[in-house]
Amino acid sequence: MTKTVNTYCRICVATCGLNVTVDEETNAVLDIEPDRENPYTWRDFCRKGKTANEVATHPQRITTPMRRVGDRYVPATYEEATADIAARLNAIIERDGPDAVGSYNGNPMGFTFSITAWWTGLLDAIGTGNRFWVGSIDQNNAHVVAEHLYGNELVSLVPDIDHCGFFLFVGMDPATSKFNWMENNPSGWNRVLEKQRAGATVVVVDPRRSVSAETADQHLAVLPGGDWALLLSLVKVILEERLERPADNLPLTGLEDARRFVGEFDGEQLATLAGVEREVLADLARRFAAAPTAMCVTHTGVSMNEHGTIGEWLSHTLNLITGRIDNPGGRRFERGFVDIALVMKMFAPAAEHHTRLRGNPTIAGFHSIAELPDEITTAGKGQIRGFLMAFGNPVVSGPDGQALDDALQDLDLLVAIDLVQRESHRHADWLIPGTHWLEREDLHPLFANLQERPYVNYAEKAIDPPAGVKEEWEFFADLALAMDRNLFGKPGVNRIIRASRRLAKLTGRPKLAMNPEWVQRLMVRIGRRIRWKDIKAHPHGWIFGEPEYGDLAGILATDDKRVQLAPRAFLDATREAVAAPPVTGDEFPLLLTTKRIREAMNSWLNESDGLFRPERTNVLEMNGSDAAALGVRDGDLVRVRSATGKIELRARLSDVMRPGTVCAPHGWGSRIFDPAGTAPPRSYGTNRNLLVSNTRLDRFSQTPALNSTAVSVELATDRLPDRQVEVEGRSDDIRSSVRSVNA
Ligand SMILES: Nc1nc2c(c(=O)[nH]1)N[C@H]1C(S)=C(S)[C@@H](COP(=O)(O)OP(=O)(O)OC[C@H]3O[C@@H](n4cnc5c(=O)[nH]c(N)nc54)[C@H](O)[C@@H]3O)O[C@H]1N2
Ligand SMILES: Nc1nc2c(c(=O)[nH]1)N[C@H]1C(S)=C(S)[C@@H](COP(=O)(O)OP(=O)(O)OC[C@H]3O[C@@H](n4cnc5c(=O)[nH]c(N)nc54)[C@H](O)[C@@H]3O)O[C@H]1N2
Ligand code: SF4
Ligand SMILES: [Mo]
Repeated sequence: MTKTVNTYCRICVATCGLNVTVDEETNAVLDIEPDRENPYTWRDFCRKGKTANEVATHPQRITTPMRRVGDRYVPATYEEATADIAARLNAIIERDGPDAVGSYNGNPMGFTFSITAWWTGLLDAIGTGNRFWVGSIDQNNAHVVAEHLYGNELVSLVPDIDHCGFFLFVGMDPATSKFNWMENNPSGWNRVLEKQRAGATVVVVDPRRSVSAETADQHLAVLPGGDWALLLSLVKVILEERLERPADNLPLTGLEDARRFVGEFDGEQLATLAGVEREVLADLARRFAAAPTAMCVTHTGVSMNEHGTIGEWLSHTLNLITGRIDNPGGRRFERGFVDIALVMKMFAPAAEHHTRLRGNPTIAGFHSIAELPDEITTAGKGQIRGFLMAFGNPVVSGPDGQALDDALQDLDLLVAIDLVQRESHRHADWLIPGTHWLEREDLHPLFANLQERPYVNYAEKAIDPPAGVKEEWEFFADLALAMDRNLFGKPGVNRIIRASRRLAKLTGRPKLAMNPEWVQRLMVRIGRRIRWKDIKAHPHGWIFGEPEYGDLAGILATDDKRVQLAPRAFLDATREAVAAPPVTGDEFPLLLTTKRIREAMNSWLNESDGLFRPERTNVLEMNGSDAAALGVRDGDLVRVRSATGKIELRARLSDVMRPGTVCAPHGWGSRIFDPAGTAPPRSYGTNRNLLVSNTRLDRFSQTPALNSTAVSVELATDRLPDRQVEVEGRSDDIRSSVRSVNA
């Protein structure tokens, strides 16, 4: 017997509606197709969704807790795992305090509310402030800007594509990444193209002629990391020529401050810093200001830079002074179906925590992964000795993976919770099985705020997890119980868990045991916009309203309840950025940028047989003129060096890169280990993030400059001495094993 389950894909924020065909007897996924009855999200459906089951059925999948014994792992029961981990974490806390336990949660956790909520509950139980997360690699500056401008770190503004006549896309390639980041615009790029055919203008700002740039009406090949200067030029022209027309539904503070501020800068100098001619920028500014409807959208191309926060701020400023925020065709606040103020209270950390060594505060509750290695290796009170790593692979996805790998090896206890053992988990003392999203049900109240239209879709589970595998949230609760520390840090919660579990067992009704649905139902009820039973009555997803404009003003939480256009800290940082010396020099004359690839999701999925294509994408893209000067031909092996590391890649020559810049996609360079130790690990390409410093950071968000690393490129006539071949034994020589080079 087969059944078809309506659910949605939880790999990227496009969250495509799916029909999953399942063999009920064998619990096997037979097919994954887009759910064409979904009113909203299925049109982006791609091969990653189609082949999603390859991860669930991966031969190296971890299906039972595994304990490290010497240089291999042996299976253990959950009881053994929780008892041992709890005892060791408690010993660390008793000796060194709760901050001696650190944590990292990666991108895929963001797709499950259940696990995110219980993860927070576990960290609150432990009481640690040393929480690190993936947002510090890509999105923290958006949180910093939201806090300064709107008084609320979680405010995210969604592009209103269907009503827009002028699109200014900075640092994003929606044709590849599906128009999603901290917003979801289903089929967004296709709808932009429809608008373009109907007369809308599309401008793309990108040092690379990306797929999106190729189709745009205008492409500005900005200098990597120069977006803030470009956006400041636009704001300057608009304010000096008095072309601004802020909207009346959103009160602003600081317009005249901003006008005075832009007068401090020389337009020619800004144009040089942006790498785009002054007249081109002035013309763009005037057209943007004059367009009846317009939006400026910035993504990771802007944020993953040393001045990413001021870039993000200036993009909001541009939108605000031209009345594009919370108005048709601009960027809108979607209130979703939960009370965002309440959510803030639930998930914001109880107390502000600062990192021990660099003294930085948390952002959206977390510290920057760039700071983690030193926090592990530097002795002193508060030094991290135990660590929980869930849903992440920061040795590959974060900066300076070498430093992080070294540090992780130094821990007294490393627990990794994942589907397979990847690069970041290789020093783990315990491997705890993860569940695949096909195996979980969920409702994500926070995703509702990221939707272009008021939308909800209940995530059904299609198949059961492998026998005995617990959902991660349950493991987190078990661990809090075993540590005898109250989940969520709230007295009495553990008693409720125990009592409700007893009741569930007695009655044979598992849902009576405390579980995330309790919180989900509560949030829906308090939000008072839609009802739980109506959500469940729409298995294909539900558009429950039309876009509304003007809700942002009501949730402004700044002191004067107005949007702050010109926060002093941002003004000062901009002045310093203008005066800063160039990043490149004689030793490292080229700027290395990054991009993502269609076939992978950050550092995972490129292992899927249906998607694995290193020869096409794990390359260094160079402009032919730069290559000629270096004697490099298409396909040559080149060595790329930075102040932080060196790697080898095959050169791919074309004219898509701005001269002086090179590009290597991220996500490659992770191995998958066989925890049983019988098969050698499989290696998937070269990790370009080994070149990225973990000290050159955006000062507000501590985001590394993944998109503007100064490098040199030379022909690799000899191979790196520690070059690693594709198949290798489990080596403890970290230098050779992390620095994996593509075969
Ligand atoms: N140079 C450069 N670096 C980048 C970027 C870039 O553009 N350029 N992009 C950055 C961005 S935007 C991001 S979001 C980060 C991502 O950084 P991370 O989130 O740290 O890394 P991922 O590569 O997403 O690794 C996700 C891990 O989660 C595991 N996983 C997947 N699903 C599940 C599950 O259901 N349960 C469990 N337990 N585990 C699961 C996968 O097996 C994988 O090991 O990378 C960043 N790094
Ligand atoms: N297929 C696929 N889709 C994904 C992901 C994936 O890994 N694979 N990841 C998902 C995630 S986690 C995220 S956060 C989103 C991100 O979504 P986007 O931010 O839209 O990501 P990209 O498609 O990498 O587009 C970034 C663009 O910035 C350009 N760029 C690099 N440096 C600079 C710079 O200094 N300035 C400017 N202006 N541009 C620059 C790059 O050339 C690239 O074209 O995508 C999501 N979608
Ligand atoms: S990975 Fe592909 S199928 Fe899955 S949500 Fe993203 S675009 Fe849709
Ligand atoms: Mo991301």
